[in-house]
Amino acid sequence: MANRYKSDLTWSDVTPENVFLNRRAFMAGTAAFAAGGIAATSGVPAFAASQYSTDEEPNAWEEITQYNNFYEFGTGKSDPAEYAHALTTSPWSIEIDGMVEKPGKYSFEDIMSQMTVEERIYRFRCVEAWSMVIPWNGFELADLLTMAGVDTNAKYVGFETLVRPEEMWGQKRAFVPWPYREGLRMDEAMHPLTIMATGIYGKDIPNQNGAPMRLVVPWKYGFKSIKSIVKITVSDTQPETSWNMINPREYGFYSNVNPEVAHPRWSQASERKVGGGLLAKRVPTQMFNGYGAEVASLYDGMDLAKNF
Ligand SMILES: Nc1nc2c(c(=O)[nH]1)N[C@H]1C(S)=C(S)[C@@H](COP(=O)(O)O)O[C@H]1N2
Ligand SMILES: [Mo]
Repeated sequence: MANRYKSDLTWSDVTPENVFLNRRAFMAGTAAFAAGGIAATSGVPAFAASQYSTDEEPNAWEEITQYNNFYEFGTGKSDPAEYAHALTTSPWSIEIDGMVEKPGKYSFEDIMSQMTVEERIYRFRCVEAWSMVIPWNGFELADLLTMAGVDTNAKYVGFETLVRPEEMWGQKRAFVPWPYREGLRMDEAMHPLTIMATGIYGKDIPNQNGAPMRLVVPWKYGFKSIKSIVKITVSDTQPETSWNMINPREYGFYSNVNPEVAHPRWSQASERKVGGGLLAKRVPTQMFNGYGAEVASLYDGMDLAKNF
């Protein structure tokens, strides 16, 4: 995450998408006026820059929304883009239960009226060794948990995706024990880098990316970032997580990006940047996906090869 506070603006900072504004625009004094003009004419909301955003070039909208993993809609990379339109995302609610002061079903609108959405341009690393840079819009998970009032003795947060086979045809197959489940330790869940994403490039998050609300944990392998969440359970025991249930030898609960711990079937030392072209060189994978300065201390004293 070198240079992430760089604030020079050039026209190349406006992506080919033409509507997206690089966060640098907002730090660039007079240039902010021109930037605001573009936002106004395109109708895309402008978000203040976040200290947590990378200044790496984001992937194109087409890459982010047409190369996906969302097994509820099939296992092919283009299946989610092809089939996820069948998903009804309104009305939507999230049940928050377990060790919270205010358990209950919260509607999407109710949650959004209480949350502050900002832009977070994050690196994203799939366990399959491909990566992207994605300009999410979302709010900190900590704010949602605080809204529900977390019991001080709680240690973990579990998440579940919607089960609706009529709309999610992949759920008619038993390959994953539905619902898709994920979980975080409480300090990971409360970390300011951990967000609930509701948009990409200032637009509502597309169904194939996990509409209307999905988790994003940028220092962990992509499968931890569970999509289309309908349930959050706060507890004092480690929740079951889908890939760990399917194959505990290959997928641990933590799944922090770690170039030194190979997947049993492939190396994690390097990665392919999606959109880089077929001839592009692989790039080295960074410990904690480049977020070590922010999160390494969460794992002080832990053996990360054992707690993979
Ligand atoms: N419910 C659900 N969430 C999911 C998945 C899934 O199959 N089902 N796939 C995961 C994996 S493996 C990755 S890499 C990311 C992909 O997110 P993206 O398609 O937005 O890039 O979503 C994660 N979240
Ligand atoms: Mo993944």
